[in-house]
Amino acid sequence: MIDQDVIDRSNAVAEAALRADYAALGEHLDRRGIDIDAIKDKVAAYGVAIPSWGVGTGGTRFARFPGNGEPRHVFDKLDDCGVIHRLTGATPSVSLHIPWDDAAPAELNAKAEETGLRFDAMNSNTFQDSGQPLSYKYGSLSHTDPAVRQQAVEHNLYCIELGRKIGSKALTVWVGDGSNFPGQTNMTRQFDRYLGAAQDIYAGLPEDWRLFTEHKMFEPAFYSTVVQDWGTNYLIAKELGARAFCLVDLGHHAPNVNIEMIVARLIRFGKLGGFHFNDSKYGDDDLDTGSIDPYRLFLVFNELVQAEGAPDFDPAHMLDQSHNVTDPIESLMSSAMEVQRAYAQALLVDRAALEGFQKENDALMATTTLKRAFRTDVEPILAMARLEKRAAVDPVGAFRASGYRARVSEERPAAAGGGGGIV
Ligand code: LRH
Ligand code: MN
Ligand code: MN
Repeated sequence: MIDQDVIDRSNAVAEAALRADYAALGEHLDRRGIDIDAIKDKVAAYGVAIPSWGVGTGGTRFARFPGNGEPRHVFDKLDDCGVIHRLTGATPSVSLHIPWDDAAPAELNAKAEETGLRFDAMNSNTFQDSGQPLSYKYGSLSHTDPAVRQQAVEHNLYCIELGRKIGSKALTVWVGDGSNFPGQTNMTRQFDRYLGAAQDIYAGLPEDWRLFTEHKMFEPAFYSTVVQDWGTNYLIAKELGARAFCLVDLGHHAPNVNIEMIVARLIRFGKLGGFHFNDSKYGDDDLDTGSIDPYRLFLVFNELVQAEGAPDFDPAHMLDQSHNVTDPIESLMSSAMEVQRAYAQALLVDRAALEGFQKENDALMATTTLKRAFRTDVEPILAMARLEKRAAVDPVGAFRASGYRARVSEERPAAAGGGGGIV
């Protein structure tokens, strides 16, 4: 896979400068009353799950331009995810998508062991046809035909079954159900049908599992969508019960929506299940996390850090991206580090000062308090956390030096490439 020697060699080149930068930042943070090692330890313990479908080149509705050495199946995907974790030390788990990643549990477990990974939430797929008897063209969990709904429910129960055998503890359900024309569907009845089917899935959820429902404003339905926003999603989680939560994919909102405020609301009512991190300029672009609006990512983490330690507060952190012009391994490594960066910056917020400024209605100083944390270059903290784990100080540099992509290209024929991730 990746030789530890390659990592050690590239770290040796970077180590002296890193130690100097870390010491300088440590002094600076000390003057702000912050212990750099405590922040580094928290960052080192942080992990974000890789979406199995992210390691293949995504593509758009128009074309897909496969890269070299695309993973052919879930085992290749797990190899690539193992590389990402080895180099960043920040991605200990993988979120599988079924049926894209369907395989024998024993083989999945063996591969996970070999690559040093765990399995995060399972994702069901009833938004496309993949050989099942009844079509999802007109919907799945909310379909007018009870037989289609039943088929979709059973698929979700199958995902749970498989997930149980590989140590997963959550199911994420996103459906593309909706309508393309006004009048095509009765929106009230359609939602009722969805709720009924979702209840059937919930009834099959093991005691120690959580169900995450994921909303998205539009696409593939372009007039109306059944689970279109966080309000509907909250109603679903509330109707289903205590183990049902809302998943927030950062790209699934209307433009300019205040996502951090949605996060705050879901936290307040105990229904924040987790995240699909990515970035977005127009819609569900699935761009690399932090590539467009890193401040927004920071503001989301500001809410999360504020809620840290609250009883039962344990949102799942996953990436959900699609890569068209970059090497997916490089993009996913960079994104995992962006998420870590936002976390580290949010940990630097002077919360006592912030609260004081909020009480006094000192808007300028309150916002400056956030900006001060956001402006701090925490790179030495992230890099030191990696160095101490013997991951790479410079993951992209070490990846390129390793020759991994060229090596797997020899074994993985170009034509066979495909990683899912079309939406
Ligand atoms: C839908 C979505 C959802 C799917 C994934 C492939 O747009 O975000 O999470 O499972 O993309
Ligand atoms: Mn998603
Ligand atoms: Mn999406």
